[in-house]
Amino acid sequence: MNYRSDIRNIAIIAHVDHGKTTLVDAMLKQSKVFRNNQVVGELIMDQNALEREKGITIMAKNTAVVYQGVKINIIDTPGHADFSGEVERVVSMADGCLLLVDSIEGPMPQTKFVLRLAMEMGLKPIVVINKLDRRNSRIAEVLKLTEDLFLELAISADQLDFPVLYASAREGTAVTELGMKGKDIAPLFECILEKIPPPKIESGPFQMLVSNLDYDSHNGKIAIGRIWRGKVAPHDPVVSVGVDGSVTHYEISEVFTYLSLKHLKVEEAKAGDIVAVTGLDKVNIGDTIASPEQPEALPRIEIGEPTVEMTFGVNISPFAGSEGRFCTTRQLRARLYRELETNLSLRVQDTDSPDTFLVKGRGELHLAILIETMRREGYEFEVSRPEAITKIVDGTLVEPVEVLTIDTKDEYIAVLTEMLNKRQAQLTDMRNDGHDNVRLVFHVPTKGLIGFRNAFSTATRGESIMNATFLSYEPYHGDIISTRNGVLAASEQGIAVTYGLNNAQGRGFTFIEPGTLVYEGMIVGLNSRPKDIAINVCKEKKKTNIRASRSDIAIKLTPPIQLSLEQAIDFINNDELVEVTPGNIRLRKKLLTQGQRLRNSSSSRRSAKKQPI
Ligand SMILES: Nc1nc2c(ncn2[C@@H]2O[C@H](COP(=O)(O)OP(=O)(O)OP(=O)(O)O)[C@@H](O)[C@H]2O)c(=O)[nH]1
Ligand SMILES: [Mg+2]
Repeated sequence: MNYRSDIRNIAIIAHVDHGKTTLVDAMLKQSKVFRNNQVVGELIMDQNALEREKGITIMAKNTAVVYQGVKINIIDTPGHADFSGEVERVVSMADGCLLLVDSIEGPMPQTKFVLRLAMEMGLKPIVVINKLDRRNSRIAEVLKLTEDLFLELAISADQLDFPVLYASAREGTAVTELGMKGKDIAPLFECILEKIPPPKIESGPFQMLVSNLDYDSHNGKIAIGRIWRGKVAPHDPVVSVGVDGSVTHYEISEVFTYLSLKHLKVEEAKAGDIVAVTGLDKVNIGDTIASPEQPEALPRIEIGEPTVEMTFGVNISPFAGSEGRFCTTRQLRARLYRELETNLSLRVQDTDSPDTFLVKGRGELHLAILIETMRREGYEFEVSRPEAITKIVDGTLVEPVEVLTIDTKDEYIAVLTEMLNKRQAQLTDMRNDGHDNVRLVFHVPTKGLIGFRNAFSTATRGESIMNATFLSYEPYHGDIISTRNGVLAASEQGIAVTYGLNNAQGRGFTFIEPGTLVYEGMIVGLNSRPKDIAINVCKEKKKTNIRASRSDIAIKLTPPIQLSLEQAIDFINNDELVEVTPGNIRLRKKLLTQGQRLRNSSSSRRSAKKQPI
């Protein structure tokens, strides 16, 4: 067996926000890939508009730097549990990983998830305790917890022998011993060169596994992956082996490798390198591209199952078609199925209703990002409340359960515990740092987390952080009764005015500004009582001859609560929808008129009575 000593392939893995992309910044900056006066900013790899807005990585991406003549291919991965599919998709390209752990937060549920994956893949780990510059860092404790995690997850003894570095990704420094003064990131590069094994090269004709796809208008589809065997050059004849073993013949157009943020066109690439090739217009992620001489498929990438589902339907609200560029069933269906090519943990299914599709993902955020992306592309549609995906295993109904970690203050323990009890959560751990900060760990069914995020941030006044990661499927714990109050639904179409909204504010909170166009059945606020009520927010004050008192002229409205897309999805009940268009996010009752809703609730009461007990 030969090795490519001129290459190292590493994945950077961690819990969300532990500093992966910032560490990539530091590596890129140190390897002098930018001009001296070039302004490069932060989180350079998070180039997608939604990534920049949300400050999180959504898609795994490749880059590379050269250190002392060795090319280090770097794969930056997302840390949010909803994007775990991205990590699963790309780690097979690497031989080693940098496991980042925040020096205050320590290992979190997603740290465990990604480390388990890396151990199963046989990656050689380097632990990087990050954010050394933060006050209150508790490095010794965090290291001990990380070691415990390795003891729990290591598959072979040599996986327990991992180097540890201490870094401040933000300052661009890393050291091998605590107490040393950090100068730059070179100790990390040295450690990678020394400890991460160079890629092994199997002898034989060309073979690569497609781990990612990209598109550009000039090159069309771009297949990205690691070459396991042989070499590849432009114009080489190749075959792709699909999921069913079917073989398609192609000619490679161009071959690229990575260097910093660029694709570098090359005349040839060899086993061990991570490359992008063009010319294969029907290839999919998971397919093998190989020489026609020996078209053997590599094992396909295994991706975890989705846990949450919701429907995407054509917009049938009274305002349908007025704001979007793509509004038809055909356009919606084509767009959703196209997403499956790159979004591997997503599933799309047709339903009995031709204009509604069932979309399954790894969490609410996974689905919300798809919705937001589509709306920015000009799509208009309606989505339902997310539901946890249940299934039957050996004759038993099972449901997904998650580990929920909450970092909060002592004063919120009681209220959070009470809220979560109603959602069938079980407290499994509680740690206090002696300074009013507490970490609570719960096991909670996924269905109990839907609609929880809004309630959580209100209850803790935005001062707490929650994180949830899939744990396992467990026997169904029973139904949860919704505790949300009723809504204020507009009773007429028109323009909302201050007077009407002021009346609505007498009943609860409102979601819209005066001047907003509303339709009958559109949700304009939250009632302070359990029942829905219809209210005319377009109602003007009656004109009389008597002069209004000054207080009547200047009604002061409380500013509306404006729900973001994620909050809107989290808010709605089963008989409600979120209408998404490029210009607006509206909430609506499924049944728009009050008459329809009343008839429906009395008929469902009648049929409930008929059910045998
Ligand atoms: N103080 C301090 N902050 C850091 C350090 N490294 C990263 N951060 C900050 O932590 C936040 C998250 O950093 P990212 O690099 O986006 O984290 P990430 O792991 O890539 O996050 P995801 O990709 O979303 O999982 C940002 O605000 C960074 O500025 C560090 O060494 N010290
Ligand atoms: Mg990131």
